[in-house]
Amino acid sequence: MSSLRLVLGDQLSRSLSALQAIDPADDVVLMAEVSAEATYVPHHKQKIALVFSAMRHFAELLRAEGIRVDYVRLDDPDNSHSLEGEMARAIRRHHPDRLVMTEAGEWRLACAMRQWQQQIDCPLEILPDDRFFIRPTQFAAWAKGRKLLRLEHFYQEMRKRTGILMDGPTPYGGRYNFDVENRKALPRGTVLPQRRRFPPDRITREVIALVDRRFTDHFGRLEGFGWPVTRAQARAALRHFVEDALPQFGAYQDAMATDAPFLFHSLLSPALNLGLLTARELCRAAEEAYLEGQAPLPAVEGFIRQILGWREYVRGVYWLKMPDYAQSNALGASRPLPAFYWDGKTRMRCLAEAVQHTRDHAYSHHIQRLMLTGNFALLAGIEPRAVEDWYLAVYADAYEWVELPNTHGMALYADGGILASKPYAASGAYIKRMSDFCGHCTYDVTAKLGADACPFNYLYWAFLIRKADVLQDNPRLAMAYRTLAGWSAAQKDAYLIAAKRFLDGVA
Ligand code: FAD
Ligand code: DLZ
Ligand code: SF4
Repeated sequence: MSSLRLVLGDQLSRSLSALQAIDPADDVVLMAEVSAEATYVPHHKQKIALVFSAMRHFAELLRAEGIRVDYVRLDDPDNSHSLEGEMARAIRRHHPDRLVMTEAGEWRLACAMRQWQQQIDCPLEILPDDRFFIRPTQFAAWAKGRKLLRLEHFYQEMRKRTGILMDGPTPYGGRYNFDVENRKALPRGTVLPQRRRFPPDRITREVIALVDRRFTDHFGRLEGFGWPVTRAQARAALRHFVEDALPQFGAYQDAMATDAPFLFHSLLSPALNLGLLTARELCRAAEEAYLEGQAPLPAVEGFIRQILGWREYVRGVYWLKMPDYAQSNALGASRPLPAFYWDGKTRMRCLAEAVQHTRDHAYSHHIQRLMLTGNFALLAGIEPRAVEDWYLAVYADAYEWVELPNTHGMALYADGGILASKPYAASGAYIKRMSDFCGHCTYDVTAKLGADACPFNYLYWAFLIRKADVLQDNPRLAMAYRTLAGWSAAQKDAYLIAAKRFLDGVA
């Protein structure tokens, strides 16, 4: 029986369920570069180049094993530019007995695939994606009957289930979470590791030229492209991270600094989300570094929590709550996305820096995403869909299953508290504490009101005043609302007016 096996751009794992029972004598693998996937949001040029280059390298790897790969390039004149169209054309070319694919990571494509089952005249088998620690059905079983889906409970359960960082029933170091030992600002003069980047080879250079030509108006620079595009490169990137950055990862996980886009972060999410690395091997590599005395437990635990905890948790929430999840707007946010998210033209130094990192690298680290661009969008009341489309477009690691819960739930609180127990709202004081940006800014971070006052200060208080009906009973915001209770109506008005004037100016 011959099978046509579809491999999507973020399914580049040799262990993929759709490839597990492949018969090289009879089967064909289909891979297709289509503009529908590159433009459903206008992806950053580096993201498109990364996906296409990694796809082309993966096709070569399969061919080297003797597997037949039918690879449709973007500039193939007969390309229909949709995955469905390419499936239909490939069926006409190969006349397979059945189609095999692994479930898509994004809801829109997973739904479309199920539709294909009705539309395409060929039996279609959709297999689960087993590259994660747990399946959506297992997450749903964990979530069943729980009033609150808190990360910490889920994470502890995952530690017990996998035995990672566990000595029998006991977590290494006697506790599950070492976060209090992390969260340090970066001391001046800290020497940062030289990050390993991968200069484009012939395939990547071809793809870069193609993307430059075909997606001219998309956001982002292609110069300096250095992402790993093969599994071998991704493995080298993992080794480099474990040796050179992991020991300091925990302490400076929340720090931000001028001209330092990467700090001690792993930069592994683009390769991981493409399938070039597995979550298991990342966790195993970090655990080994701890056991061999190469990295301290708080750093290793902090790193593993992001993958075994957060990454699995947001995926679980996504599949549990979609499609309604994306529709909620608990804070009634409705402003358009300010232009500076695209051009970086703003006097706010911190945001200009975050947008610049994003434009240059299709990357910014978690705290920049959450506490700079995310925090501003939250405080300003920007419409969730506009913010989500921006995050999905601009980061090399962005796929909706991971982007949406992080943006909609964690950054914007648009889900009303399913993901986060309170909004991650912060004034300029937080940004000053965690970065050196304020020293280079023309706004005054210590001023609360006035033309030169840091906008985050009045936006923060105006946000709490505007959203008091939804937020004032949240116990985690009790202190802020106690402060507000001591304010006069005139004082509150002054903050509301300052915020409105500022936002009307940037919109
Ligand atoms: P590190 O800081 O080195 O962390 C290690 C790994 O942990 C990452 O590679 C990633 O796989 C995982 N991880 C860390 N935090 C999270 C998290 N909150 N959710 C899921 N996985 C996590 N991550 C994406 O992979 N794709 C996205 O589209 C994405 N969008 C985001 C949008 C917003 C608004 C926010 C606040 C966060 C988003 N994240 C997203 C999570 C996180 O910011 C990135 O995973 C991280 O910055 C990737 O860089 P890194 O590999 O250097 O991560
Ligand atoms: C992100 C992306 C891009 C830019 N291009 C393609 C493509 O041309 N062909 C393809 O198969 N996949 C691509 N992808 C990845 C898909 O968008 C991804 O598989 C879905 O969003 C499901 O997660
Ligand atoms: Fe950002 Fe305010 Fe600091 Fe300027 S002063 S960098 S706007 S936090």
